[in-house]
Amino acid sequence: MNWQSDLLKNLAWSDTIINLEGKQKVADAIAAKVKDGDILGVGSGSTVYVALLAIAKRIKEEQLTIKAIPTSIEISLFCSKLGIPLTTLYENKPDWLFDGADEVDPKHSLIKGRGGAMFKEKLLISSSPVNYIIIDDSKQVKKLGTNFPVPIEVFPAALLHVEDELRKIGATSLLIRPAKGKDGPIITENGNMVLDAHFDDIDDDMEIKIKSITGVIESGLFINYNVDILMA
Ligand code: ABF
Repeated sequence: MNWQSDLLKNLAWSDTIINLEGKQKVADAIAAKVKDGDILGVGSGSTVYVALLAIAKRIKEEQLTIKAIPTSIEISLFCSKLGIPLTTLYENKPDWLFDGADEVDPKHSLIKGRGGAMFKEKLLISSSPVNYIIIDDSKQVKKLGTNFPVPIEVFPAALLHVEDELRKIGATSLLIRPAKGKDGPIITENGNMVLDAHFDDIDDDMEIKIKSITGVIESGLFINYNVDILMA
């Protein structure tokens, strides 16, 4: 492509942008849903970037007036670079959103948060009446936790307490997520750490059990949310 694909390659998510052409079709399907005046919630992940390119093209060609509510600084920068105006959750509610996921089970419950942005992703999905989750078939699992741990954003001073409590509710292994390319833990945009937790069994109450631990900001478990799954 052009400068846009160069931009994609330079993003932190670039290592996940495989099968760019395959993702183009579903990205175009997302872009086709955009109506003039829409407030869009914008998640993270590789297909989201491809969809933003397609949306930016429609905005330019059809002079659409839309605004985006991003789930991360990285997405904000990408929208700005593409000329997509931004807004915030305290000014506007999204009309609909699109986002990716790491695992989807048969009931459409999700594990998300490989980028560590699950707090804002959940805030946005909870505020939006229509939510499109874009995946490819590698993300479909019979049971959540098959291929990915559950990411949990933790207030740093609460780390030991949260680890103890997670073990009590069935965590079999807990890993403090390391920062990419440097020593130390990854720090989220909210100034917190991320624990990647494995469980043998993730029941329907697990999201609530994790969230009720003092010091947990949010988890990447999305059990029984109102989502439409779109396959790339
Ligand atoms: C985000 O997109 C994250 O919650 C999730 O981890 C990621 C999936 O990205 P991709 O579509 O590139 O696999 O929403």
